[in-house]
Amino acid sequence: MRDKILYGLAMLFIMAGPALGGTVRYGFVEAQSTVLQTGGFAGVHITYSVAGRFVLTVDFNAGAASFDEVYATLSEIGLSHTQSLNELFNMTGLVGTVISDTQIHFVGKTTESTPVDVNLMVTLADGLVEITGGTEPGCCDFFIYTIDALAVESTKTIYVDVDSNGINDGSSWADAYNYLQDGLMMASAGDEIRVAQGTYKPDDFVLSDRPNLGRMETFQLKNGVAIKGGYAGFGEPKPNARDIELYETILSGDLNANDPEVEDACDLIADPCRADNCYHVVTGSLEGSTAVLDGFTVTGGNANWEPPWPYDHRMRGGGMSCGAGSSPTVTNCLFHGNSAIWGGGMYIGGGMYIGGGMYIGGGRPILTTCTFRANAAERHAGALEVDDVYMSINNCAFIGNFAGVNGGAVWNFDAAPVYVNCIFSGNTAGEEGGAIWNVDSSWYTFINCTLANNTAANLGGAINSDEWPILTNCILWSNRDDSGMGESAHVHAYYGPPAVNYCCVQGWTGDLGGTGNIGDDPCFANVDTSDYHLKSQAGRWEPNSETWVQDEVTSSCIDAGDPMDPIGLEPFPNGGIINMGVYGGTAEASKSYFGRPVCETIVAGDVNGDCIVNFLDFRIMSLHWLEDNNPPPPG
Ligand SMILES: [Ca+2]
Ligand SMILES: [Ca+2]
Ligand SMILES: [Ca+2]
Ligand SMILES: [Ca+2]
Repeated sequence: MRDKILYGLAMLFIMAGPALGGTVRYGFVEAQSTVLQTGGFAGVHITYSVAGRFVLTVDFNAGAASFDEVYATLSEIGLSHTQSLNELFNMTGLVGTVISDTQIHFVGKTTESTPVDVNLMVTLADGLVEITGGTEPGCCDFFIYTIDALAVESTKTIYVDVDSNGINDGSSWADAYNYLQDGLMMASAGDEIRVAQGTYKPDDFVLSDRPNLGRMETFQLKNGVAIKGGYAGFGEPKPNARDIELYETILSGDLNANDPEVEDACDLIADPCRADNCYHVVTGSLEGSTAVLDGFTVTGGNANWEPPWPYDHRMRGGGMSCGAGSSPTVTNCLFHGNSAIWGGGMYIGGGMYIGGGMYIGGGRPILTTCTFRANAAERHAGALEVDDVYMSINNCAFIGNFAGVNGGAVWNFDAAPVYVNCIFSGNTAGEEGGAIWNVDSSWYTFINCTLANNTAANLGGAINSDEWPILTNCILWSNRDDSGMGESAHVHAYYGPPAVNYCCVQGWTGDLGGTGNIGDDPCFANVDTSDYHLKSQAGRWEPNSETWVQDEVTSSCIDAGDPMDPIGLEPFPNGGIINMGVYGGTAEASKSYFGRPVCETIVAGDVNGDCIVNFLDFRIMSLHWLEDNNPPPPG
């Protein structure tokens, strides 16, 4: 039997041809991929096209296969609960097993509260793979999703390094392109561009004889291409080593390299040294497509064009501009020292009319683990403008941004963003909404966010909203407007009470209603350094020393989140209940303190971690009785 498997693997090896290293990556083909939705009460039958990028890696030596990156979406909004291909099939969670010389079987479960089986078959032939199969619900009135997708063997990793001095054809670190524009020009769907430490400007290129457009030059992302910064690169002992802080890779719009260091975001607005800077350092992928930008510092953009009506894109998104329908994935990036009329750091634009009554729908970008620090807008949205887009923004920090008018950090317009585990700190608005200004939008949600030390000259030191924001497990503290630091300085809603539950709001009066809210001092670790971990006598994560430390006091925000929420990665003892604030539900959540030294012995049934098994544990257990959050089975 073993011989047979080995023989099968050998066949694969031969068929794969160029894969002498034993591993082949396959990139997804947009035009030939569909998802069919059938079933449900009404018996629907809808075919969706699929756009974006995913990478299937097959390691022929180990006989293992996995979907490493899936950033693909259904192109149409139909009856599906999600547009994300990965969410639909939990593809990155599936386990692949080689079952014959041309077939790999992926099995697992979806991540829904009632997970269903997923079965995908990958068939290999001549540098192509076809992916078929889908979900298999246990019962009758579920929707069934069936995928039929094609991917092609991807052969290229393109290397870019500012100081490599070989033949500069992008084929290795020694022969890397010196300019990112050249690497981008030579990339096609499925490729990965690796960029080494150094500074790269949009107006630098040698491979194209097109005219240099100066300030209009931008790094235009490409469909299906991942651009990754933070590599050590040529001249280093381990050129493939990656550390985005140690090997900072900078995309800079400061073409004349004459910008001063940014001391205060507000200084960016009228700085004459920025007259030469690019309007957008980075521009999102084209309509309906997905591209990846991962591990860069984006700085020096200046979208300061002030046209007469109609508006021009050059007034929005100094660091990055994502126009209508653009759905890039932006992760592990720092946006710093960018400016614009609206949306200093980034503009994410949704649907818009492009003339002749033609409408391009909103994109669905993915924005995770990014920091927006010291960006500025002459008018609205110092860091980020979100227009007419339905998206989730996870694990991002908005620190020290400035808007001349409204929304020191963020301006949401007719959009439905969901902010999860985000920090908004030290942002300033010249008029309203020190951190956030919401207008003309019905649904925007903050889950486990910390909004602290933001300032507005007028209404809403933290949030100013003309509709009904939903806040759960959030902390709003030391935000200031012209009324001071009372309740209305933290959340100011024009048309009715916001839905505030399990939050800590300074000056809490109860007037906003809701459940589980408190007004106690959250006891932040260190406000001066924007360290918003919560103090605890049982243990608090100290990010500089990367150790757990113990405090003299314990924050009331620990174990005060929604008891129905999963506690996620919170370390033991975690009280069995999620904490409020940005670190709630994460591995950096402060530990629960029960008035005595931390329990060293873990006892079965001690759900909250106080070393005693009693009714408190039973209560938590009964709240979650019969919940099933099984991971996919191994093998
Ligand atoms: Ca180098
Ligand atoms: Ca400049
Ligand atoms: Ca907890
Ligand atoms: Ca207990």
